Amino acid sequence: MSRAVIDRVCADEILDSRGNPTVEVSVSLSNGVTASASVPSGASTGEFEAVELRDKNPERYGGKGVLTAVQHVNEEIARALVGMRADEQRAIDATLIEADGSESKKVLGANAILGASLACAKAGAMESGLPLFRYLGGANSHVLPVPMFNVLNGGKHAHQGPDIQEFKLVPFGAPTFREALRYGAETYHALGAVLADAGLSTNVGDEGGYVPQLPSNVAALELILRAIERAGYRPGEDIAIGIDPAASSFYVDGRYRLTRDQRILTSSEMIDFWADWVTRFPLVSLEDPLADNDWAGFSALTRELGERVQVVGDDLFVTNSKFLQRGIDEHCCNSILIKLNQIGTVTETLDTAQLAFSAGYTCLVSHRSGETGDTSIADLAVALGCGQIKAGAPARGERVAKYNRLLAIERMLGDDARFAGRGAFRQLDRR
Ligand code: 2PG
Ligand code: MG
Repeated sequence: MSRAVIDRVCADEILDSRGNPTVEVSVSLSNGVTASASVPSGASTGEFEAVELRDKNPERYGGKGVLTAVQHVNEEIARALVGMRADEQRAIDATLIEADGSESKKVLGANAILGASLACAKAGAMESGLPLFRYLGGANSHVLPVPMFNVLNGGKHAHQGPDIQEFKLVPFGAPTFREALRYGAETYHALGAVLADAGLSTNVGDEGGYVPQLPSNVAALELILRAIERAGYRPGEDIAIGIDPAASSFYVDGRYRLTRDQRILTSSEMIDFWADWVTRFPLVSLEDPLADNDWAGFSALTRELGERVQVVGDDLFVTNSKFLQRGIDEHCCNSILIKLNQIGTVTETLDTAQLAFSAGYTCLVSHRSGETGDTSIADLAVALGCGQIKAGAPARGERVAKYNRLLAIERMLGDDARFAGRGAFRQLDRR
């Protein structure tokens, strides 16, 4: 039987969860199958991320419109893809990369390219009659990731919050994903109660976590530990903690400036700061603890802490195999954050994850702070079998959609489903 081919590719400008425009792409096949994908957007972005094309027309959405990217999908990208088979993902992505022609995808825009790449993957899955995680991951995909719930927001995601961007609950002691979701949601509500009791704000930031005004960064950890206990869980046993300081956002003129703590630190003092936290708190994952140009610092930090904690490169690696290869060569980090829109195609994302696994790095699949209802990252996490995902707090529709998709996948897998649990964090074995 001959396979259907791509018949139509078209895009629209829609809004993301922050009320900013983003790209949605629909792909229709000759047999009538239609799939669409929408593209997320970051706030604390790595310097070398693929370029998100914005119109820069101050008359529309403060310059953030994406009509040019939409036009690129409707014209150049549609022309390049129509007639190809949707299940030839590598060929599709190679075609997109070639049509753009630049290293950073600045010509057509990584938002235009990823929308098309992902919509083709979804159309290919639908045509094959497979859920996206099976289509991307193969017959043996069955591992549900440990969800990391960002319950306290700071940095660029929350004005007046801590300097540290994300404080995450990691319910790795749960027996199943469904139970991990319950542990997380109950503790999120317990944290709300802890904050209210202390007379602190329960307003939330971009990723649904609370944004209390605290006297120090460490105060956030203490509140979270209290919330875990209040919800009836054991810190470090049932629920551990992950943080993403997104340190580039407070690195100015070669120094780490922690406003909340009124401290200005050198790279090695910053490493001492994290070493102290790793010793005192049940921290299992430390993402972007240093700025994205502090490679020597990352190497020193990984040497010192890499046996005790997962050190994740996000802004440092930008899901790009070239930067990851440098990290492997220079022994920076032992884990990588995986974000489709940092690199811009499904194939390159899968290739980067593959390189990470082959070097013994773990992978943490991630949302962006600006999201849509698209749930592809839930499928991607199961497809990779990497055992970890972060998609924000267990609150706000665009965050919860990903967790609910994982519930659906768990249901679909039935007895075959396995929850990654503690095993997702290899570094812990050596503690
Ligand atoms: C991060 C992400 C997602 P942003 O730093 O890991 O939480 O933030 O999307 O703003 O880059
Ligand atoms: Mg990050």
